[in-house]
Amino acid sequence: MKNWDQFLAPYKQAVDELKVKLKGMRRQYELDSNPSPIEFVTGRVKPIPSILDKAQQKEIPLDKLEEEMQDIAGLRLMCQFVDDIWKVVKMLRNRKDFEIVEERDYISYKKTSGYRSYHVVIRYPVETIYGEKKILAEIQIRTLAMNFWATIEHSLNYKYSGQFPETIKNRLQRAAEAAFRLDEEMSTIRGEIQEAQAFFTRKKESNPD
Ligand code: 0O2
Repeated sequence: MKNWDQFLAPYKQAVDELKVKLKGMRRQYELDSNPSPIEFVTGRVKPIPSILDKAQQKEIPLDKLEEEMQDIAGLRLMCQFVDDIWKVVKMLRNRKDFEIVEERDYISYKKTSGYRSYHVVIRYPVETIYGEKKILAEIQIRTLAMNFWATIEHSLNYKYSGQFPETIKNRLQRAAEAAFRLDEEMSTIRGEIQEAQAFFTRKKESNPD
């Protein structure tokens, strides 16, 4: 029987710390009055039932979770534009507070489901009362459109226990293509969007109420 509270504690700490750090990147852009490539940041520790399900599916023994399950700690960075994703990845590669273990590019090579995102797996050091402990965490970087699609698909996946009827599967693939086209379209008017957003930010700052 695993002591889950003890096992998950460093993962919780890592998610909390990384959320602060990654949100800090956004704040720095704001202070410089530059458009941030990061729109918002979320993070979670994988719930125990999901850890157990995934361990069973992938035949990972529970005493091998630390080395073999890379997304017990998960962070998500949402961007407005596809180009922002590459900027964010570059910034992550330059950081000194963690080491990148693996990158998975589901943007250039989307999954058959239609899923698109860029995944960066990191080894992150957590300070504990017993000394440093390095844990694996997965950072998923995606646009708002990719996130919309993935969130809906994830709930449907849960509803159908991963066994989508053919019609739903096709519709989801078509929806993924629509999300892809939306990203392309938004990129073409990026300049206009950013100008309008800068205008609203200035207006809000001069009239806070
Ligand atoms: P949750 O609830 O998000 O934690 P695999 O699970 O075999 O696909 P692996 O080796 O764990 O892949 O690594 P991968 O593919 O880099 O990361 C898996 C995670 O990516 C998933 O975690 C999802 O968050 C996301 N993901 C991957 N494929 C899809 C997809 O087709 N649709 C959606 N909506 N998300 C996807 P979990 O553990 O599945 O779930």
